[in-house]
Amino acid sequence: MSIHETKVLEVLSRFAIAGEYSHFEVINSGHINETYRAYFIRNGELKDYILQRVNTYVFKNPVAMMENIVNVTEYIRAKIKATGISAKRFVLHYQKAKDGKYYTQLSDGEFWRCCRYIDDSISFLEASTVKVAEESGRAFGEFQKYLADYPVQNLHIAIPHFHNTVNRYEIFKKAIEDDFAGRREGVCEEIDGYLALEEVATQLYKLQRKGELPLRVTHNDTKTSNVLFDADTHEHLSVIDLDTVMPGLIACDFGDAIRIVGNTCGEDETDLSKIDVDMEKYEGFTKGFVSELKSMMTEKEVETLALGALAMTVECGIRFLSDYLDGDKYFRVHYEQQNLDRARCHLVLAQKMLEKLDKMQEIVDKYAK
Ligand code: GN1
Ligand code: MG
Repeated sequence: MSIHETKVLEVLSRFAIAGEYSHFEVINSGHINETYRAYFIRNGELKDYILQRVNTYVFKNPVAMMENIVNVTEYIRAKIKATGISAKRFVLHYQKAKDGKYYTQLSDGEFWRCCRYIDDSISFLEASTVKVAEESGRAFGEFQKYLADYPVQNLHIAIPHFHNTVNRYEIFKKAIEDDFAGRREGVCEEIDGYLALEEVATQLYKLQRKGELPLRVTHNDTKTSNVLFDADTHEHLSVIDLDTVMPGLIACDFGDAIRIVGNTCGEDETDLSKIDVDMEKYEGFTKGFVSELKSMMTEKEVETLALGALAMTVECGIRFLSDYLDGDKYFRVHYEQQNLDRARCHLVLAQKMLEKLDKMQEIVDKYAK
């Protein structure tokens, strides 16, 4: 038995899962938590569960984070049920451990949780078609709509200053100054590129600080891989990875999604000549997202969506570059330069977005009417 399997079995034994354990696989796509998919046989059918070890370097208060997750999923479940349909495939369902908590802590302090995977669903690392782009827009828009009347002040702050781009620039400048991993000399061009974008990229956060944009319950990690789709129809089912659900801006959820769904390439593409805004998929996502939310968005929220895409692309890029300068402590990397590749890709994408910003906002306006 591998070390992984011993651990997975130990954790599974703490959750009250009916049926007989069959096997597990490792899921490698996330940059933060450690994820496994475990299969059980129940009444002759295979049932799968997602098991995660929460990264407590990133999430300092995982108990509070789980409280947010359980509260918002219960809230959404109640809303769906009230319409008379089963919520089973449309919202995540976390499992209780045998002690009644929605997590378990091992003697060495590791923090684990478990949720049921949604039947007959699939996920995509990047939007493979315009339809997937549009459906992922609907998924994140619908998520916010369900939570529009949730008391935002009752949520814990899972990670302070998460989309505070001003603060992210301060951290970036400190990383440049400290040059902890001795990598600064090789990335002067990228540093200059990002510093040149500071003013435009921090506009969104500054509007929030002035009180011009309302705080909503937002997802804050809206990449395409955080949506589950029906395996046959590719219609959206549910959003997943609710770790960063917190008070935030609609433009941040829109923008953080666009940096993935609206990129012609993956987030760490090394052939920079291939990177651009995919305007068709951008429009697809925008259509889905804005159609869900247009009745509740303020004028200012609508006006700042395209700016959100630019802000989130730059912000994510400086987070990657700061982590590269720090020696890769935050994001999981699969090879040495991956954080630098991610940062380079985001820089090119942000520059392309800046050129296309007016056109991008026109598309938002078209669907917000
Ligand atoms: C991280 O763990 P994952 O892959 O869902 C990160 C996001 C970044 C993203 C970049 C808690 O998300 O903020 O946008 O990587 N999550 C956290 O792909 O920092
Ligand atoms: Mg995440």
